[in-house]
This record gives sequence, structure tokens and C-alpha cells, in this order.
Amino acid sequence: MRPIDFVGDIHGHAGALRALLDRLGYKYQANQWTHAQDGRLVFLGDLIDRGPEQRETVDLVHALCDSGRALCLMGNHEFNAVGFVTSRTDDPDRYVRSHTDGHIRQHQAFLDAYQHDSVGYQDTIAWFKTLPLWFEQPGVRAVHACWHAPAQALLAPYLDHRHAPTDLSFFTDSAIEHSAAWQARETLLNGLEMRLPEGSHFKDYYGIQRRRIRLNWWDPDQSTYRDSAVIDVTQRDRIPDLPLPSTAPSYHESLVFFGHYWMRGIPSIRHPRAVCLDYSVALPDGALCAYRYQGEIDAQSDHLVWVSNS
Ligand SMILES: [Mn+2]
Repeated sequence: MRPIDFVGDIHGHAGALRALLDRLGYKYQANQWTHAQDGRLVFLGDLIDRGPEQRETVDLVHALCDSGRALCLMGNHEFNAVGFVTSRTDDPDRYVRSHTDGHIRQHQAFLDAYQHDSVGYQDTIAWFKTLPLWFEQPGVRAVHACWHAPAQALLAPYLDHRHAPTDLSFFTDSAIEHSAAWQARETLLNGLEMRLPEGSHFKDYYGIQRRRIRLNWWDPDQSTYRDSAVIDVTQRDRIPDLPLPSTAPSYHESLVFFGHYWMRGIPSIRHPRAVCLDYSVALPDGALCAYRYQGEIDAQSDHLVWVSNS
């Protein structure tokens, strides 16, 4: 079959993206993208945030999508980029992505990339508004952070047949904190989280104190807060070794690819039906990772392809 190459979070590392595309066999010649086996690409979102070449990354992936060679899913950072310039319907003086000092600082490099090109900025935001929230075909699925059927069903009224927003109501309704749409969008784009028992906390990779953990929803064997937290190994023993009040749903009937979780170390298949392809390319020892899908039922480690930062 025609291969599908799923590509993890790029975070503005266009150089790594060019190297990965080369390794996967995609070539730009005579004004088009070609591939010897007529391969297709599915990007898992988070093209932007942090990296040095956010605009170059967006332009390259956008061109691949326009050529029909690729599809790009929405990540939490594409959602936030749209939200940064979208007024809330419940409070029109505020934005879907609030303009706190921290949010502005985090978004500044993206804004700076377009400071002399408001048309390019508008085009990019307009494109981000049209990105699908998930990809599905018989045997294989993809989403930015968490495959979650109840959240998908809840958001379906906001989405077209490609699972892309039909209009801005997806952004404005899912901005209302603790609404059903907010919860569902958070689950798909930011992953499942759980509040720790009273009194427990830990410091994340950036030294920020956290009272919630990200759940490794893809692992069917999780049973305690400590086992199920997606967390740096140096922090794990700060998480209480207590049973989870409920286990995360798991959907392993068909292969699913996702990004978002800043995995460390050498890319590997940790579950044969649920494969994270985010290997922290924005960190010095990170990698940009892809998986070549060719119709297999279980993921195979020799289908992983990556380029290291170092
Ligand atoms: Mn993400």
C-alpha cells in the first residue's frame, strides 16, 4: 500500500524537518513534492512554539498540504495561535487565549516571525483555523494528544467531514472553562490530566509547581498516580504511590499515533497500538520522529525514522 508517514511535533525546527523529509524520501522537484512510493504525510500538530524557525516550518508544511501530499492536524499551539486573536463570546474584552504576560512571552517568537508581514500572519492564522482535530481511516488513527471517543463525539457538531472546525464557534465555545466543549478540546489537544490527592505536588521540567499530572492514557496497565504520570524520571518519586480513583479509557482496537508528550531518549514503541512520536526536538538531546505506516496491525520499531538534534 501507499505508505503514510506520521510526523511528531516540530516546534519550529525546520532544519530537522527538512532532514527528516529527505530521509523519508520526499523530494521537491519541478515545483512539486514527489515520493518514490507515492507516500503521504500526516503531521501531528505543534508546528510552532519554542523553535527558531517557526515561520519556515509553517510555510513548508502548509505547502506540502496544499500540494495534496500532506495533512496537518491541529496541536494545542495552533489552537492557541488562533485563540490569541479570537475574542471570547462570553467576555468580548478578552481573548480565547488570554494575553497574560506568560502567554505573550511564550508566543512572542511566533509573532516576531511575522512582524513585517501581516498578510502572511493572517494567511497562517486562517490556515490554522481549518486544521482537522484528528485523522481516521480503517486500521489507523492520529490525534495531537489523546484519542478519546467521548470527546470526539462531543465536538462533532463543530466539525466537518474532515474533523476540522466549520467556523469560529469551535474556538469560542471551547474557550469557556469547564464547559463540555472545553473539556473535550483539552482532552484531544492537551491530553488527559488528573488532579493529585490533596497536599501532593511536584515541580515540572521548568521548575513550575504542579498539582495535576498528565496521564499516560495509552498504557492499559496503569493503576497508581505514580505509574501513570507522564513526568521526568527525576520527579516520579514525588508523585504519590496511591491507586487512581478511575482508570483512563484506552482505545487499542486500532493503531493510533499521537505527539505532545515530550518523550525523552531513543524513539521506541512502548505500546504496539498507541505510539507517541513527540521526542522533544526543541531540547538539545531531542529528535524529530516519524513512523512509516504500511497497513500493519501492530506498530513495528523498524518503521520509526528520526533525526537527532545533536
Ligand atoms: Mn502539544
